[in-house]
Amino acid sequence: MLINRREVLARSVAGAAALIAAGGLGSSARAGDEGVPGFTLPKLPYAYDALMPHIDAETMQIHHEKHHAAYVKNLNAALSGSPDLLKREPAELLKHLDDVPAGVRQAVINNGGGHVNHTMFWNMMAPNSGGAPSGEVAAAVDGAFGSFERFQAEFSEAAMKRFGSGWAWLVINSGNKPEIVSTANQESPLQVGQTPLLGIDVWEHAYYLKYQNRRADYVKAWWNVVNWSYVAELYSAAMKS
Ligand code: MN3
Repeated sequence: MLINRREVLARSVAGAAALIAAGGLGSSARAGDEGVPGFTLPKLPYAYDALMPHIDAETMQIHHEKHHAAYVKNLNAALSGSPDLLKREPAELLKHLDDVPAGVRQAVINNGGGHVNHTMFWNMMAPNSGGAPSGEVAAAVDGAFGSFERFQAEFSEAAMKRFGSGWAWLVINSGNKPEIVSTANQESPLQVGQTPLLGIDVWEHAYYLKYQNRRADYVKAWWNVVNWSYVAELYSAAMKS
């Protein structure tokens, strides 16, 4: 079922991004408000078909309703014996994995990572976006990589070179500098003290229906939906902390 368009208009992309940026990554995705402990699947900040023609509606719907929903469900199951951990911000779980019981730590990396990564990913994309960053993000990218074009080439290369399933990221590293990294499966840069600014999901489920084995075509098209205003919010928050 596609999201009602009026509902989408009511929740502007900027509003959703601000909500998440204000409360930390994935704050809108923490539950408990209904009295049921556990994490919940956040709504997409736009309709499933909003990123067409670059990302098709069926991919978006399955990715959100099936894949992301499964990470949430499995994260809740993994932490069912740790009610205090179910109340944390999902990103905080990944930053403090030592607090997670060893027996469920890998499940939290897989499913907590999946939950946090996808919550960010939906906001890192938007309709009528793409192009190049401006302001402080543009300056940071130019400073670290020489130019936006070189950044884009290096980031795309990281996305292409990730063998199997995983992500490519632009992060602020522990030295407070922009860096391109890649993670396997649902591992998050947050686990190693990096702050994600931009990430691309290169699991086949993110592109196979439309692009089949042509990951390069997906990566190229994806630049057209990058939500630089959200990246700017994450950058500004990272610089303040
Ligand atoms: Mn995915």
